[in-house]
Amino acid sequence: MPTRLLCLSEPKPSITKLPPLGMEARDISSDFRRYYVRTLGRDKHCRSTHYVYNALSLTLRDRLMERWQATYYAYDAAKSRFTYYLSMEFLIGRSLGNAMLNLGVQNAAEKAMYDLGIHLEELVEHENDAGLGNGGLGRLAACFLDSCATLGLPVMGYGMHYEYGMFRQHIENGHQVEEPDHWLRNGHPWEIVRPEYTQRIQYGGRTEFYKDDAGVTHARWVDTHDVLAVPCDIPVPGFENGTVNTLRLWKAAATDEFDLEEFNAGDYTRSVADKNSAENISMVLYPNDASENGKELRLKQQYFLASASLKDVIRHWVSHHGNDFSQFAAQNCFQLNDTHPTIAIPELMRLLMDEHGKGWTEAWKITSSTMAYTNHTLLPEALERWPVRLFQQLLPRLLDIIYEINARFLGEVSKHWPGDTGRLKAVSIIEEGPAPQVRMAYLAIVGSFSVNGVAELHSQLLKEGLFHDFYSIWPQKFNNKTNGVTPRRWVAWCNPGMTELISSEIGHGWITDLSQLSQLKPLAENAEFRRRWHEVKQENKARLSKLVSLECNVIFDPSFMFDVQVKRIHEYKRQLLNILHVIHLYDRIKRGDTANWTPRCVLFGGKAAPGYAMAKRTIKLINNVAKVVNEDPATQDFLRVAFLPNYRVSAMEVIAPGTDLSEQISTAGKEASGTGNMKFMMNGAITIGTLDGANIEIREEVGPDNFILFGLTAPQVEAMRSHYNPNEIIAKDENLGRVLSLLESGFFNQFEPQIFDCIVDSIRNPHDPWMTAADFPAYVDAQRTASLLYHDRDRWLRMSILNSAASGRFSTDRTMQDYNRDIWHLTPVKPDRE
Ligand code: 26W
Repeated sequence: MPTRLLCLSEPKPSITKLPPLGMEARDISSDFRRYYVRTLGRDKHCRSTHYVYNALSLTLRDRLMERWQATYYAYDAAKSRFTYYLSMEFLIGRSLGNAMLNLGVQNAAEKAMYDLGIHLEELVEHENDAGLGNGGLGRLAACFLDSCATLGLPVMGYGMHYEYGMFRQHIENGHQVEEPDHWLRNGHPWEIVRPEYTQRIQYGGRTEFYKDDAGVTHARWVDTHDVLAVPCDIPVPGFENGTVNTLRLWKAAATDEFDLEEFNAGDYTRSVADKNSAENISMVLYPNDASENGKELRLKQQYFLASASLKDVIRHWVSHHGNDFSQFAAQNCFQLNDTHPTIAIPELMRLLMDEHGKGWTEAWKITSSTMAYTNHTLLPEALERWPVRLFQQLLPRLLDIIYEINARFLGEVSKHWPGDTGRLKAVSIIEEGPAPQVRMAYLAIVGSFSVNGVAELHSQLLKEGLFHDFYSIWPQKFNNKTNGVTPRRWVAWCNPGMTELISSEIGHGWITDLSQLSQLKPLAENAEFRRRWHEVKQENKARLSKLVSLECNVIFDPSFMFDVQVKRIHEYKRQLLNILHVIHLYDRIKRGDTANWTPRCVLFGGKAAPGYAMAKRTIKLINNVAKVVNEDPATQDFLRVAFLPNYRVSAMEVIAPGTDLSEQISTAGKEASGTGNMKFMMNGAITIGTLDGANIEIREEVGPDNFILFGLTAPQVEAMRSHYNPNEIIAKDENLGRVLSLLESGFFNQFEPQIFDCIVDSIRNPHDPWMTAADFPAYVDAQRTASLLYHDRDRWLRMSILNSAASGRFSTDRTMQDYNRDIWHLTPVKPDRE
């Protein structure tokens, strides 16, 4: 670790004081050239975009850096209470464009580059996405940080610095093929490593009890195998407000110690190899969304994040307050992004008791008033459970503490329901059985002062179903915080045409107060505004069609309706329902049933978890159907289908603005919220959707006339389960019957016998949890409505404008204000401009 030669706090000529950097094109240009030539050592012969990209990034990073420091001085001066957002995933995507937008130097940078003969867009496209997340939950975390910085809230993100992010998806012969995503290969100019804040993380070993001088018994965790956690900080700029918050990502490094026993036994190479295994902890993001697989390395990762982050916060606390933790809970709050970081609860207990000498009662009071838990899914297969045996091996001292938390909790439960042993078993943090497990969601609820779902329906279902017993005990803990998305990335950055059009009418205040978009409502009746709105949409569709042509080799005609479903591939999200509808449309074309036809381009995109066979088979089906449809000359004027490989944040930045129809068709009661639905809405797409997750609130905001609804409701889905008979539905519905006959005839898999049998079986199965057949007839009707509406261009444009106009509630600025009002209670801080 670097040591300090001199004391820098001496008031000599300060080495940290510098004049502010200019923000004009000429300032950017001169810094850019200095970086390019002097720092990176390139000259006029260099033809690589890489160095140009890096020189501009460093130029902008300097401007972030001065605001970053000013922000922290301001938080310090205000003695700010902080929230720490603990998340195994932050799906931040690209940073260059985001930095320019938030610093307000987009035009200046564009001019500076243009004058040097460089196309800014090429630099933007050069950047790899930081794909440090699976999907909704990880992107949500990134949008939250953006809004907190824009609101001036003292919120810091803590996450993992994975070497390999979300895998890259290729399509080979219609199948998904995964390739590792070594996103750091070309460096990452947006992070700065801070080895001075390295933490030591313990694994293994055993608990030892000892008595202190006063005769009080304490525990300590000994004989452990340790790994270092090194922080890499990424700046999180607010929108033109001088605030830059921090996302701190932990990277694993080996300690320099040898395992002496192994060494003495002569196994020198093995003890060096062990160092490698330490570094594996932050090697790779687990690509499973919505199903846990109980891998030891994953538990190591979770503990690594929780322990390093807590130790970091406590390091800072002790440097200001010594061993006095009386105000710790008043000054600090931890928001747990799903159960993944829940081990932070027993870890904080351990740190307070074993390392800071606090008693159980004080430690529990602090812990249970600092932790808050957000649930992101109702699917039982996604609920994390860890084998007690694994805990015993890896984190023995934490298991002691979990047992004690559970014993005290069950004591309370028996007071609440005297004599009800069944209830004790049901709510116990430890699930008994031949292989006992720790139920992480229950631990999270017991140890937190707030438990929230991510949309109204989801939060309601948590209280009625999954967590009902806990709700009975602690109704006041439960609350809803409907998700959102940041309007900076998801409109202002990705849709410049629409941004300019909106701002020309209502000014640009909407970028930080999205409710102002409601001022667009009357403009839906203005023919000239509709014309301009249409023009922007068509330009955006042309941009999307270029992407599709490049990556799928399929021609999307921008005069067709663009019908899009992009999200993780999962049975509950029902990409299958969508492709069945595509087959139905194809069947109609082949029958000549094309009167009054609205031509469509149907786009799919999304990754399947590598071990999820049905999801992978669905990708194959989509690709096979696309091939048949696109190659059949009969479909020319009516239908195109494409599967966009490697769906990611930067792809969505092109997709959302170019979409007409947004597919949000999950089985009701299964999608906790959805956030893609919000990105599409903001960009003027109309939703075809079920009453699920935030769709319900979207429909509430935009009105039933501007939302294309279909399908069973969540209670109807549950009521139908006991007598669900898909084969009867198939027999009665001619369209569905024909679609299934086509599928069963092998029409889409001529030389690949049987590959879609599992899909057909799932549709015909009376126990199909996703009830695809049940919603098919209503879906086809709704799609017919969509086609008719699109046919009437003025009608569609009105709906499109009204959707954007009504999207104000789905800004994460609103979401963060809700969290802050009900859970965090932070005071916004404005950093000094100088
Ligand atoms: C343990 C494996 C695992 C990994 C990730 C289980 C579950 C997850 C996440 C909870 C999956 C996820 O991203 N959930 C999504 O979270 C979004 C943000 O709240 C919601 O909008 C989506 O509806 C929800 O599916």
